[in-house]
Amino acid sequence: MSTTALVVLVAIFVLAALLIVVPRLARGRGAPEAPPQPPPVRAPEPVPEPTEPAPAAEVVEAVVGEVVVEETTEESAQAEVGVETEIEVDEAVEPVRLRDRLGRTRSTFAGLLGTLRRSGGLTDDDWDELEETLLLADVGLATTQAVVEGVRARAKGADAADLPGLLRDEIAARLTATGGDRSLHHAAEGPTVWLMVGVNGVGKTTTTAKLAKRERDADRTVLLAAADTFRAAAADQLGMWAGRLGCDLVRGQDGGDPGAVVFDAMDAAAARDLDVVIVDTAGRLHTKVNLMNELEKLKRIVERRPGALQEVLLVLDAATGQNGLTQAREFAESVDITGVVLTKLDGTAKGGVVLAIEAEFGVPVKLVGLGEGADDLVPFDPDEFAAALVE
Ligand SMILES: Nc1nc2c(ncn2[C@@H]2O[C@H](COP(=O)(O)OP(=O)(O)OP(=O)(O)O)[C@@H](O)[C@H]2O)c(=O)[nH]1
Ligand SMILES: [Mg+2]
Repeated sequence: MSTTALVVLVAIFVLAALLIVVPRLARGRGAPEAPPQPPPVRAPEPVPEPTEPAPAAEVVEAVVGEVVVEETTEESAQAEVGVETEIEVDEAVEPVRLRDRLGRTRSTFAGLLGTLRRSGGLTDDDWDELEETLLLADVGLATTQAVVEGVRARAKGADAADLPGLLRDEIAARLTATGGDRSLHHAAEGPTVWLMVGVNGVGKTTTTAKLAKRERDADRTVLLAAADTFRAAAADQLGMWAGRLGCDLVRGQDGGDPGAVVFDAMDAAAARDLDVVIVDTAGRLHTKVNLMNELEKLKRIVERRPGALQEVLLVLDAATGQNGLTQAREFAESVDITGVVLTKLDGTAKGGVVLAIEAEFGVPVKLVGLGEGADDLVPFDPDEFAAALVE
């Protein structure tokens, strides 16, 4: 190797060493560098802990000593919301589509559709398979027979391949006839009150939150009333949602009087000129008789303000299938329900229970729950439902 080459090599080495060492020295003399911070992480569904009121929330003692009104300002709501929560609750998300979340119920119908795809006349086997499919989807015996009769009447001279379309038309027609008005009503004047009822675990609290989100998205102000004082942490669960959604919350003490919560919630809503009060109730008390008596009492308290009570919504878990009918009957006897919210339709093959509820019970399914997030609630659309089953 020539001397020149050696000199050049050494020069390169020295230059590289300088490039590495000089910046380090400069940093050492300047301000100490902060260690890299991991991005803030929050669980998407924070587990409700016994809470103090939200940090920035103003807490106002309400009329009855034991009940607390928490006014959640926009500011406090944002302060409580973590990165992932914001994504879930605040960002515009693609609207949930019924047909995309009806996977399990649709798969019940897939076998039938496969059989019918062949051309040719309708056989007894085809009719048997139709009946079996409807029963599997929890349409219920009486309604299944009525649907099959309806499709038979439409199918005069039709091919097997026409059956899916005829079934869709029959289901949509039946639901349109039985459902009536599926809209959620608002009071002409003063705060609207919606009472959420149903047995434990069906999704009342989650649905209350989802409804609050819908109302907030429609630019209405919402107050949530935690009238489930029976189950420890129930009010915390609702309080967490109130914080995330930016709604006011009225809650009582554990084991306190739910009537006082409702009373104060209505007062607070009227005083602040809020649009909607959604009352989350207990799903279980010491006995079922207690529960029904309690709900009747809550209803009477709301009815003291004429025109305020616009909906008594029975929340039913679709996965319980025909059992939902029994529940519907019991609640209707006590509180005159105005509509049903059928939850967890995303996780069950028993979507056909919608038909059974409306036909055998005569109350419209107004909304369906399609997941655990705040946006996973959609108005029930019979045409979309019927089409989704046979597509
Ligand atoms: N997949 C799915 N899960 C849901 C839906 N609605 C509610 N859930 C879940 O069902 C569980 C019970 O929901 P809650 O809202 O606490 O039920 P609840 O009726 O208030 O229960 P209690 O207060 O004990 O009577 C929770 O894990 C919810 O996330 C839904 O539409 N789909
Ligand atoms: Mg609850």
